[in-house]
Amino acid sequence: MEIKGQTMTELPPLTLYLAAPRGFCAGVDRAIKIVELALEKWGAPVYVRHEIVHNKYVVDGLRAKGAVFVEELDDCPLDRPVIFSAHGVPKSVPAAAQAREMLYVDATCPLVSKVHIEAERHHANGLQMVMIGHEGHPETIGTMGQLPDGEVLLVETPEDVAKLDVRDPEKLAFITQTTLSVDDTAGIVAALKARFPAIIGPHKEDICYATTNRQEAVKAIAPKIDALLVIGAPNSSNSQRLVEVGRAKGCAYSQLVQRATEIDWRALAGITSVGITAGASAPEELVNEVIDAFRARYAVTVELVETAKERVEFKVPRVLRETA
Ligand code: 0CJ
Ligand code: F3S
Repeated sequence: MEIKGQTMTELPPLTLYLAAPRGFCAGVDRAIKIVELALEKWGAPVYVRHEIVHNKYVVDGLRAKGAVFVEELDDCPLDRPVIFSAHGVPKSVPAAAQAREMLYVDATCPLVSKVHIEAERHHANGLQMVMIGHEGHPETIGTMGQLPDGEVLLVETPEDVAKLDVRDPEKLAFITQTTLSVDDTAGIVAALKARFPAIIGPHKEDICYATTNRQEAVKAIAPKIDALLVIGAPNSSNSQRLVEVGRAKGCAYSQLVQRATEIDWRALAGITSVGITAGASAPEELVNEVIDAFRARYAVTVELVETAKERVEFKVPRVLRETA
C-alpha cells in the first residue's frame, strides 16, 4: 500500500476461530458475585479462603475492592466474614468456622456440592468411594473431605485402578472431579467397571456442563487451526484440560496464556489461523485483550464456532440476596 510516498506493510491475514462456549461458567459467576455482594453488605475486609476462582485478574480485582485471600481458616480473624472458594471445602472447614462462631458464606459451586451429596449418600449406604480426580487439587481435597479419612480412594489414571485395594468389590461407588477431561475420564470409568462390575456411579461421570461444553468447542476448532491459545491460569484444572484437548485433537501448538503479554509471538510466526478459548475462570476482558493483540499484528477475520448454548444460572445464598 502506498500512502504519501511511504510504504506501509500490509498485515498478514489471519482467521481467528473463537470458541463458544468459553470463559465464565455459572458457578464462577456466582462465586465472584458472592464476594462482591459480601463486600457491599459487610464492607472491607472480607476474607476469602483460597482464590475464589483460579484467575489472577479476578483475584487482583477483588483484592482491590477489599477482599483478602488466605489459604487457611486459621489465617482469618474471627470478627470478619469469610467466603469459601468455588472449588469446595472439606467438611472440617465449615465445622471449624461454626465452632469459632465466624460468619461464613460458602461459594462452592452447586455442581460440586451435588457431588459432595452423592458421596455422603453412597457412604450412608455402606459403599466405599473411589474418586477420579487430581491429587492436591482443592476440589479433590474438598470432595474427599466430605467423608472420614480413608473412606475415599483417589485414582488419577487407569493404572491407578489396577492398583486399588478395596474393602469389598461388591460395595463400591465412584465420583469424579467436575473439571476433568471427558475422554480421559471415560477411560478410567471403563477401567473401574471392568475391574469392579458392581461399582455404582453417575450415568457417565460428574464432569459439569461447562467443562464438557468448553472441551466440545475446542474439539470443533482444533482440526482447523495452526495454534490454540487457552486463556486461563496454570492452576486452573479446566483450563489445562482445554490445552490437552487441543493437542489431542490435532493442534500441536496448544498453549495456556494468562493474558496477551504471555503470547509467544515468535512461536506463532507463519500461522494463518488461530483458535482462542478461555477456561471457566477466565474473564471475557482477557479474551478481548488477546483478540486486540492479534488485531494489532494481523488482518484478523473472526469466526465464531458455537457448539452449544448455555443458559445455566445459580442464585447467590439467601443471606446476600436480602441486601445490597
Ligand atoms: O472447581 C470448580 C468448581 C471450577 C471452578 C472454576 O474454575 P477454576 O479454574 O477456578 O478451577 P479448576 O482448577 O477446578 O478448573
Ligand atoms: Fe461449577 Fe463447573 Fe464452573 S463445577 S464452577 S460450573 S466449571
